[in-house]
Amino acid sequence: MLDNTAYIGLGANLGNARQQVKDAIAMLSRIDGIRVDAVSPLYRTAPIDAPGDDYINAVARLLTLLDADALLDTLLKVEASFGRERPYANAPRTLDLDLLLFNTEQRNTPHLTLPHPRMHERAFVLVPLTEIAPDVVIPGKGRAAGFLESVAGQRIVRLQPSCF
Ligand code: PH2
Ligand code: MG
Ligand code: MG
Repeated sequence: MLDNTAYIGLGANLGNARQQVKDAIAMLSRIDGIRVDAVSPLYRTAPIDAPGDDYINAVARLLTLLDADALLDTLLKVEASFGRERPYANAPRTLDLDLLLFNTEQRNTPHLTLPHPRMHERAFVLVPLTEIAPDVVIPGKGRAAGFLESVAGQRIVRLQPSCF
């Protein structure tokens, strides 16, 4: 039933970022057709190609009966319910939910590119992702863990589990 495996990135750097990321995971876990199967610890990360404060980031694995488009719609609705606004590209945000991987799908459509096109360049994705899925493969690119060395210069600090 929950046949599809998706990995999502969670991020926030506006408002009570830590609480919003935690609340988003709780909200996702209450949605019919989605099971939150694993959640990484929270990380404090330097903004990459973006203005504003440090981010709080995490990655979650979802099992879902939704297809990729329906899951994306759901993620956008959850973002909106947290008051997400988009004044300009990469503006500070109350909640960002990015679909990183969906099974082994590779596609480039107007609304959705899979895998996420920049995930292999970002420590704030790769570090939490490989923590919950050490052997996960980015379709078309190879093991996610193989990219960790190339992002070692990006500032990322794991928060205590008690912060979660
Ligand atoms: N998201 C971005 C741009 N830059 N930097 C960090 N550290 N974390 C993010 O989630 C992030 C970013 C665009 O979505
Ligand atoms: Mg993003
Ligand atoms: Mg996004």
